[in-house]
Amino acid sequence: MSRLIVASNRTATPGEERAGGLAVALGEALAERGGVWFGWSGEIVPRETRGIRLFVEGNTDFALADLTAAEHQGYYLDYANRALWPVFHYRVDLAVFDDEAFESYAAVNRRFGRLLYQLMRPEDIVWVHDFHFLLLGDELRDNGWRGAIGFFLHVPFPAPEVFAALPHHHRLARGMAAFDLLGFQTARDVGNFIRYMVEEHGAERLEDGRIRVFHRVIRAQAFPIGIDPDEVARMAESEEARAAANRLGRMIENRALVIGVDRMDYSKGLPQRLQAFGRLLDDNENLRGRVNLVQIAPPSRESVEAYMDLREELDRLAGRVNGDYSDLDWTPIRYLARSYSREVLAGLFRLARVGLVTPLHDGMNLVAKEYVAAQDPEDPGVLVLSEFAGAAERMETALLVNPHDVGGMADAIRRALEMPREERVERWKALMDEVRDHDIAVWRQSFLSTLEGLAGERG
Ligand code: ADQ
Repeated sequence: MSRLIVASNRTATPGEERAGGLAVALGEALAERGGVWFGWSGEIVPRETRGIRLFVEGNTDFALADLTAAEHQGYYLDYANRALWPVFHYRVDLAVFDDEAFESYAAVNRRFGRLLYQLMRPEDIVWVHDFHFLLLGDELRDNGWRGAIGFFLHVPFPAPEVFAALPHHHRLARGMAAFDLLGFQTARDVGNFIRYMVEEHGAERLEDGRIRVFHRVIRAQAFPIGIDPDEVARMAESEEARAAANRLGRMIENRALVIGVDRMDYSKGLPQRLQAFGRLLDDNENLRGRVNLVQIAPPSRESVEAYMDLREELDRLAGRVNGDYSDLDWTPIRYLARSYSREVLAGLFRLARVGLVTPLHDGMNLVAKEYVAAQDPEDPGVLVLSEFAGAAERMETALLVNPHDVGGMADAIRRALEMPREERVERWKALMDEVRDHDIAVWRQSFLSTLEGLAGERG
């Protein structure tokens, strides 16, 4: 079996417990084959001391490269976070396009490509992750790498005209064409990517999702990412989970719980969600005093202005609903701007009658799958899911909603709260089958075996 090289901006921290399913899955793939996990060290250092940190854990070498303050600003904050992230999530209005930031992004990809190439051996297979490294494959090729390179995009690939809004999209497209296999979360993303390559760069469609473009034949395919459902189910029944559920249960006095858990990000549709909950109470007098929304959303990337605006908007919206409806012993919306352990979250998911996962756009949204896996099979809650989350493509028995339609979302929450147990169980079983069919192990194995197949063809 060939050695695996994984490149992702953030890596698991060597020696520490892996925080999430993805880090575990990649760590396992590396442990199985041996290899190198390459990424940013998380350190910001002066140019003179900028280096690469090497650690060994079992048969995995970690190679973690530092950034200077200027690189962190240009590559990471200004280009990856303020240009690519909004565009990939259809928020061209929030994107800031700056040539200098793009040059910094390209330069970091170049430097990282050079560093990584030195660690690679001819028979390795390479798996690059996410929008931070769109140019990394091209840089590896420039250094002389001839073997197969796979790439997986964790965020959506937008409609062609949205991607084409990026002033440097030609350069990015040429970079993406240096990969042999491009993995996306959904068939919709694959369709958007191929259409973009055909419309903007005259790609020729071949069979099995292959296209010929920029004098190369590349393949685009959907590999829906998943979770480890047994692990989540175990966590939901752990002591820590039960204790958390008891604590919250006491506080809401066993009223029906509606839960949302997200990173605080404008892609997650949080304002619309709070508005929908407000509308639910406006329109249903009988629910006042009988239902609670708990929204957990720790701030991320606070340094970016758009996130501060979002925080203010959420405070205002929660304030409006709580101001209108709170009573001596009831506050309808509890907004918790901090993070909790995975066990605590699993316990709260299990307690909640309704899981609200309503992003405006999302690659997959693993919270949707975690909510399902944490339920009590005898008495499961109901998932209300945005049709624009990647997860919706295969989770049709959730209550699917348009997150821009506040009234429709309020109706769906009401329907979820009133749903008889038999229907809940039936819907949940179908969702759980899907969560199991596309778990995290299937995701990594199917990506790697497809990539190895292509590597074999290259010879
Ligand atoms: P994220 O945008 O972070 O990930 P998501 O997939 O929902 O979104 O969550 C990833 C992990 O973070 C999950 O395990 C979840 O439990 C955890 N998480 C989310 N909010 C949390 C909170 N408030 N506290 C603690 N943990 C929290 C990106 C893409 C997604 C894609 C994933 C994986 O944006 O679309 O599904 O990568 O490819």
